[in-house]
Amino acid sequence: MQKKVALITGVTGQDGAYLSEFLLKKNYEVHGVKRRASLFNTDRIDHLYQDPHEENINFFLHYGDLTDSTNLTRIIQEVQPDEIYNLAAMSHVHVSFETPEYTANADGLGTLRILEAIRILGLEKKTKIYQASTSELYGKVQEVPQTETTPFYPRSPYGVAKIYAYWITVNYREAYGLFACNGILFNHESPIRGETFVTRKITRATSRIALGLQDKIYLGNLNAQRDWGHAKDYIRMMWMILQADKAEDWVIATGKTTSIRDFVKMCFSYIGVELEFKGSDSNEKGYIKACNNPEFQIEIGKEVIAIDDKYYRPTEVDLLIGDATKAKEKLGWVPEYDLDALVKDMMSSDIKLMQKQQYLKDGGYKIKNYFE
Ligand code: NDP
Ligand code: GDR
Repeated sequence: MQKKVALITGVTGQDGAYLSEFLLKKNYEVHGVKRRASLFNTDRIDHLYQDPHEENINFFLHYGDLTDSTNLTRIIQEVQPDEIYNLAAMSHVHVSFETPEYTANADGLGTLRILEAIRILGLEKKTKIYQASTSELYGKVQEVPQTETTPFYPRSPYGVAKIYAYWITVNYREAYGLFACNGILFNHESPIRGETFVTRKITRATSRIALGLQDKIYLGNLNAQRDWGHAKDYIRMMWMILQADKAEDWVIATGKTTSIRDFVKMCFSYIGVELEFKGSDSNEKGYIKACNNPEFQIEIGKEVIAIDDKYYRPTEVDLLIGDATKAKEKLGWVPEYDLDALVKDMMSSDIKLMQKQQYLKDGGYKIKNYFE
């Protein structure tokens, strides 16, 4: 049987890496679009690399960028994909306030460029498209839990760019009959989550504090609430969305929400440490209340969490909680990880990573600090 061919933009990101692995296991030929960078940016997919000089290669990388339609059209023409997963994006909500025009170009118009390429190349009947839409579309709370019919009210340049991508995907489906779908995915995390998203920032810093490599974590709004799932569960749904009989839009979420403060507590609890928070808003601080793990020498009463206003956003999304009933009923969505299992996976991985740094430090080598 002929192998299916998938093209993944954003292949070097968290979801791109897991999805590549997943599709290769399903015997797809996988093509990824990666950006040219001055340093190697393929850490997350290095284990999938295949020497192009060998035979029977099924994982290919192409240089490209969502802001370059000539490049995207040529890659799609060469690859002739059965499925495109458009995962590439400037995906950091806070950074989008600093780079709003670029974010609109990559995240909004980038999606249009892919859809137009399909049309220009006459691939409307062959190529299915998954668009990485987001719970950030909901923004300011209109209704909870959020479903496929909840009105959108984005609260960042990122959310606004993604709303264009959402609607242009719907429009090309309706106007030209493309099999184009939005996955409205709520936050999903993993041990390979980008280091500046709040969960990974916390799991890395907690591990460093436990090992004496760092004193404190500076965070922003601790009251925000997110519906966090595991990226491995969510990339499986991207694939299922494109295997459905009909092109539609789908919410993928766990249905549970947790504050940033409680996520911090869960991470410290994983290493046997109990935290106590005092104060509020910019003056809130977190202290060590008890340490029940003899492996880690953490002083009782030590201040380990503080607020830095620079991590607050000009406009915030206060509460996300998704209702994935449609995906559960029609696609059989059953996540394998709950939040406890996610915290365990991220913390155990980051403790190992930071232990390596500790060996380097003990050996007299300078180690990098990560404060973002
Ligand atoms: P990451 O930030 O980990 O990965 C983003 C990817 O996009 C990277 O490969 C990055 O390349 C690439 N990229 C960024 N800008 C461009 C560009 N102009 N041209 C080509 N490639 C580009 O994101 P995730 O894997 O977490 O998310 C995947 C997608 O899903 C994104 O679109 C995100 O907005 C969306 N999403 C994510 C959710 C989540 O919780 N993770 C939830 C809902 C939606 P490089 O490695 O070079 O930086
Ligand atoms: P989010 O993820 O904005 O939901 O977007 P992020 O982890 O950046 O923020 C979650 C919440 O935590 C609060 N917060 C902090 N955030 C960061 N990054 N750093 C901090 O120090 C900090 N302190 C508090 C934030 O204010 C926010 O409320 C992610 C991205 O993956 C998007 O691409 C995706 O579309 C959405 O999830 C769904």
